[in-house]
Parts: sequence; C-alpha cells; structure tokens
Amino acid sequence: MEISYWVSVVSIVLLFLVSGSFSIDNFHQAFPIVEPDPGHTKLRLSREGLEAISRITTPIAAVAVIGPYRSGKSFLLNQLLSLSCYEGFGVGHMRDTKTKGIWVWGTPLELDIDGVRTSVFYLDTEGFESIGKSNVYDDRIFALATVMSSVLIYNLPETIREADISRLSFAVELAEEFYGRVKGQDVAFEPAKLLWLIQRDFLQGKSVKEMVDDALRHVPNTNGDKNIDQVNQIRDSLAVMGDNSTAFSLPQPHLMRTKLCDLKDDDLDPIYVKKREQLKELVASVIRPKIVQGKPLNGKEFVSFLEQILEALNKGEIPSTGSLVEVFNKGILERCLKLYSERMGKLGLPMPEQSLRDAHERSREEAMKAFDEQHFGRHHAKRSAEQLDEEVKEVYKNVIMANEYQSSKLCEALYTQCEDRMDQLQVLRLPSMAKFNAGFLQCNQSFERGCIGPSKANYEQRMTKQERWSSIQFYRLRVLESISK
Ligand SMILES: Nc1nc2c(ncn2[C@@H]2O[C@H](COP(=O)(O)OP(=O)(O)OP(=O)(O)O)[C@@H](O)[C@H]2O)c(=O)[nH]1
Ligand SMILES: [Mg+2]
Repeated sequence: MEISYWVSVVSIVLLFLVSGSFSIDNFHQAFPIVEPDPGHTKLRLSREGLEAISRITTPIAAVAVIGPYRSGKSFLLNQLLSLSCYEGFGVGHMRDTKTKGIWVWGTPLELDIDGVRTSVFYLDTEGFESIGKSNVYDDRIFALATVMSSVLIYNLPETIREADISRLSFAVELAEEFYGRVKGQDVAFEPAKLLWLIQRDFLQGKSVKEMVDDALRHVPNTNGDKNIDQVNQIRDSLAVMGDNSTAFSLPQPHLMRTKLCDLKDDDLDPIYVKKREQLKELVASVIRPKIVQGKPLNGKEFVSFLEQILEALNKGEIPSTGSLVEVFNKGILERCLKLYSERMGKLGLPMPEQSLRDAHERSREEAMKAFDEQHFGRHHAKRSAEQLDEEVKEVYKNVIMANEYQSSKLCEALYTQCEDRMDQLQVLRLPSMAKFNAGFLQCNQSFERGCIGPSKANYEQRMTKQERWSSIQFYRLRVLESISK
C-alpha cells in the first residue's frame, strides 16, 4: 500500500515535470530567457523567462543593457527598476554567479506610449570580454539584444574604446539592412535606439555628447591600416544613424563599490540619484513598442520572434545579418510561393506545353513582384529572392509532371477508343473500304480534338501506326474471305 502510494506520487511529479505544465506564480523576480549551451558558444532558450513574457497581451517593448563584464549592468538595471540587489538581478560581488546569457525582470513596467498601453521589459545580458568564452558568443548575445530591444543601453565603465565601436559593426549592418523604407513601404523593422551610457563621470570636463562625438570622429589613417579603415567605416555609419543614438552619463553612486547593495537612496551620491531619475525619464521618452512588419508584437508573438531570431543567430559559425534577413523574409516568401501555387492550381490540366510555360511565366512574375514589394533587407534580400525562384521551379516541375500524367491519361483513353473501333470495323462482314476509312477518319478527328498536352505527339505516332496496321489487316481479311468463297 505504502509503496504504491509513493509510486503514484512520484509518477504525478514526473508527469508534471515532463509536461512542463507547472506555471510560475511569482513574477516579481528575474528569470533567464536565453542561456549559453554547454560549450558556451551558442545560445538556447530558457522556459521560465519566456513564460513571463508570453502571458502579456499588450504590445511589448524591451530595454536591454549591454557592456563589458563587471561594468555594473545588473546594478544599473536594479536601480532603473527600483529594486534592491537582493530582489532584482544578481549583482557581481554579492552572488557567486555573474550574469549568464540574457535575463528578464518578470514584471514589466506599464507605460502609455502614444496612447497605447505598452509592457516594457528590462533585459540584463552577460558581459563582454570575460575570459573563457569566444568573441562569437559575445557577438551572439549582442546581436540578440540589438534585435530584441527597443532601447539598447551600452553601459561603459569609463570611456568609449575602439573595441566598443568595432562591436557595433553588427548593429550598423543591421541598421543598414533594415532601416528606412523598402520601396515605399512603412518601416518594416526598426532596430534598437542606442543609448551610450558612460558611468563614473570620467568625462574630464567634456560633455558626454562631446565625448561620443570625439569617439565617432574619423581617425587619420595615413598608412592605410585595414583595421582603422574598418572602424572608421563603422564610425561613419553610426554618425548617419545619429538621431537614433543618445548619450548620457552617470557619476559614481558611491565610493564603496562592494557596499553598494546595502546602501539606500539617502546614502548614495545625490547627483547620482538625480541623474538616475533623469535616465529613467529619458528611457521612457524614447522607448517604442517593438514593431515587426508594421505590427506591434504581443507577448506570444515576441517569444516566437525571439525563437526565430535565435535560430538564425545560432546558424553557422558567426552570427550574420544575412541569416536574420532570411528569418524576416520567410513568411513573405511562403505567401508568395502560395500565390504562385494557387495561380497554377487553377489551370485546367492537361494543357499544351507552350500554354503551361506561358502560365508559369505569368504566375512566377506575379509572385516575384509581390516579394519585391514586401521583402525585408537591402543587401541580403537577393538570397531570399533566389530561394523563392528555386521553390517556384520545384512547384513548376510538379505541375509539369501532373500535366504529363493527365495528358497521357486522356490521350491513352482516346487512342484505346479508336483501337476498339478499328477492331470492330475489321471483323464486320463485308464492310466496304469507304466505310472503313470513314470510321478511321471520325476516330482520328475526335482524337485530334480531344488529345491535348505533352503526350499528343507520342499518341499521334501510335495512331498513324495503328491506321497502317488496321489497313493491312483489313486487306488481309478481305483476301482470306475471297479465297474461302
Ligand atoms: N564603483 C562602482 N561600482 C559599481 C557600479 N555599479 C556596480 N558596481 C559594482 O560593480 C560590481 C559588479 O556589478 P554588476 O552589476 O554585477 O556588474 P555586471 O556588469 O552586471 O557584471 P557581469 O554580469 O559579470 O557582466 C559590483 O560589486 C557592484 O556593486 C558603479 O557605478 N560604480
Ligand atoms: Mg550582471
């Protein structure tokens, strides 16, 4: 009795765990949404954080904080959310674990943005440049945060270094690929607004704007150094994206770095507290819901968007904007392929080969035009267009086969009819040659009218052979008849 009781308890618990149906009842905590895989090179989704997001039915916006490791990202997020280190994101010195992957605070801030109630999630990310992981991993975290968020806070402990600019190459590529209008359409996908946050008042008399402008100014490259050239190019693009980036500085909250978590607002530097409040207002004033293809995403859609993006970023050795463009274009590509298939499906088969070719060309052009009008991406969309063309060809091959099959079925039936008719005419007693020929002519005419498509030529040959063979047979029978008389 006792054993069977425990067996059933254990099975219920196991069933519960396997089905994954237990739900979180306290969202006042931080959850991982993305975690490193065991090799610490790729990323994988984490269920709890996604559950916190997918329950939201209003449009979603996200603020992500990125930056070098141990630069105070988690502490800053707690400050922005008015949380102590003990309830909010894990802060370095007090917990063994530093931030791994990407975390979300389970309860979004509700904001009214242009009259629309929006849930703003705050995301904490794993710091760059810590030992024991690859640059590619850092790039994946960075790329994911850039694509997911509406405001990307680049937290810098001191100043902007060359490496920080280089890291933005992905954001720049992304912006170049997605910004602006695609052939008269509304902005299809807007990457995050960049907020340079310089911590610790390291400005030495410069304003933070001057500092960012200085960092984005071209560096002379008299020796034609390739690396300087590359960073200069990123600087140019960042300058072009100018209105999409802002700079802000925060002084040290307190000199006692390791005691920060135990200090209340009254103990912190009043200038820090004042500027922190200004930063909250700044974030609230620039944030917008995440729009994908002209539509704000609710929680569930945001999660599925995240799943697709993550899959694309994990693809291949390095995260690339090309694979992201493919993700965005996937749905459009499927719709255009469906349009082609529907057009071709309406054709009455069998039909002559040339007419089928013409119909294919017309439908293909229509599908390619629809794709051209709706697609994402400036440079990488070509790949998706080529893929659509390939998939159209595959469907066309099947239509050709169906046409061949229908044509041969129809012609075969007509041919067999003629064959039977000829057999009947041959065996009739005393049929005249004229009657025989008239019978064949009638049969041939209905064959010519009825047999359509690629099998026609083949069956026409067979008809000619049959005519010859039937005539011979006809004479043979007549000769035999006259002998027997
Ligand atoms: N002096 C000073 N220390 C800070 C500041 N912000 C955070 N710290 C301290 O820096 C240490 C690391 O802070 P975290 O917030 O965990 O840093 P992080 O960037 O999230 O670190 P990772 O998750 O490992 O990348 C902690 O001891 C914080 O108390 C700051 O603005 N000034
Ligand atoms: Mg952290």
